[in-house]
Amino acid sequence: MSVLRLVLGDQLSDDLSALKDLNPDVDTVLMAEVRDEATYVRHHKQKLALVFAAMRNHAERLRGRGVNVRYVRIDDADNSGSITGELARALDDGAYETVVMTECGEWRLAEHLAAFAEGAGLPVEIREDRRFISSHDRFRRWASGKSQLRMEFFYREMRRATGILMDGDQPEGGRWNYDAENRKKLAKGVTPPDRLRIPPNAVAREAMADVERLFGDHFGSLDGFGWATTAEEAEASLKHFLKDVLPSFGDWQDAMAEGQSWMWHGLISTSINLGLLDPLDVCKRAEAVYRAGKAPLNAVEGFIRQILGWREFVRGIYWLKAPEYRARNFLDADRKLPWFYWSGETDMACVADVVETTRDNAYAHHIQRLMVTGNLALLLGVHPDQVDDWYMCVYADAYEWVEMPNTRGMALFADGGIVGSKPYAASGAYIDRMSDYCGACRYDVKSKSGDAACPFNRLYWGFLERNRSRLRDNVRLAMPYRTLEKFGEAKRKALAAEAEACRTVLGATPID
Ligand code: FAD
Ligand code: DLZ
Ligand code: SF4
Repeated sequence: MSVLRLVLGDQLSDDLSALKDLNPDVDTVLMAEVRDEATYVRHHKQKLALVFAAMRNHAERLRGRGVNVRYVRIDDADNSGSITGELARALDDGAYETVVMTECGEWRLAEHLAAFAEGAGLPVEIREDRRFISSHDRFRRWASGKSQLRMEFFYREMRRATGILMDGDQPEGGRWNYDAENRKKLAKGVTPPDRLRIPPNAVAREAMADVERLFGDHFGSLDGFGWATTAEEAEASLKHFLKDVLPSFGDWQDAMAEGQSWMWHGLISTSINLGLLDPLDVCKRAEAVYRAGKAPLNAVEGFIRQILGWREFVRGIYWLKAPEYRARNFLDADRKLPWFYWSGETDMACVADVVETTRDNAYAHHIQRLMVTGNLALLLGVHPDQVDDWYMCVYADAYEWVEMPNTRGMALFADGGIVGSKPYAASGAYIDRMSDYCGACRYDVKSKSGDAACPFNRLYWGFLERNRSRLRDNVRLAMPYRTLEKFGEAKRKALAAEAEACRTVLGATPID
């Protein structure tokens, strides 16, 4: 029986379920670079080059194993422009008895593929994506009947299920979570290690040229491209991280420093999301570094929690709550995303630095995404659709299943508390505590009102006042709301006016 097997751009794993029973003598693997996927959001140029290069390299890897690959390039004359169009074209050209694919990561494409399967006129088998550590079923079972879904409890279940960092039935070291030890500001005299960036191979260079030619008006620069586009390159990046960087990951996990994009982070989300690295294997190997006495528990637990906990949790939430999750706007945020998110032209030193690394590297680390650009969008009341669009457009690791719960849920609280128990709203004091940004900034982080004051300060109390009816009963916000009440009505009005003036001056005006 001859089978047409679809492999999508983020399904570049050797053990993909769609390839499990592949018979190289008669089957064909279909891989297609298509306009629909390249433009449904205006992805960063580095992301496009990364996906195309990794797809092309993977096709060669499969061919090297004797697999027949039907590979469609983005500029092939007959390219129909969509995955379903390419499936239809392949079926017209060949004699296949069935189509096999692995479920895709995003709701949008899943719907197109389901519609295709219905009208295909031959059996289409959609298999579970087994590269995730938790199945949909496991997540649903865990979520069922719970009034609140909290990552921490899901993570404990995953630790028990995998045995990772367990000592019998107890957590290694006696605690599940060492986050409290992972919130240090970068100490004076400590500098982040040199990082292994991967020089683009010949295939990546060709993909970069294609992207510049065809998508030259997309956001971002290709100059700093240093992402792994093969499994071997991804392995080299991971090895370097585990040996030279992981031991200090915990201490400086939340720290930020001007011009230091990478700090002690893994730089591996691009590879895991594409399928070049396996998340469970990454966790096990991080644990082995701890067991060998080469990295402390706070570092290794903190790192493993991001993958075994957060990554699996947000994926579970996305599929449990989509598609209605995509329309959530709990705080009724209704403002435009300021232009400086794209241009970087702002006097806010923290924001300018994050937009710059985002433009140059298609990367910013988690705290920069959450507490600088995310926090500002939250305080400004930017509409979640515009914020989601920005995060999808600017990061090389962006896929809706992971981007949306992080943005709409964690950063914007637009889901009303599904992902997090409170909004991560913070004044400039947080950024000052965790970074060296404020010293060189034209705004004064100690000042609370007026043109010279830090915008995060000007916005913070106005945000709480504006959302009083929605947030004041949140127990985790009891303290700031008690303070707000004590201010009295006149001061609350003044704080609201201060925030409004700041929103206007920063360009977060109402959407027309
Ligand atoms: P590390 O800090 O070294 O973490 C190790 C790994 O843990 C990451 O590679 C990633 O696979 C996983 N991880 C860490 N935090 C998270 C998280 N919150 N959710 C899911 N996985 C996590 N991550 C994406 O992969 N794609 C996105 O589109 C994305 N959008 C985000 C948007 C916002 C607003 C925020 C706050 C976070 C977003 N994240 C996203 C999560 C996180 O910021 C990135 O995974 C991380 O910065 C990637 O860099 P790293 O590999 O150096 O991560
Ligand atoms: C992200 C992406 C891009 C930019 N291009 C392609 C492509 O041309 N062909 C393809 O098969 N996949 C691409 N992808 C990845 C898909 O968008 C991804 O599989 C879905 O969004 C589901 O996660
Ligand atoms: Fe950012 Fe405010 Fe500090 Fe300037 S003063 S760097 S705007 S937190």
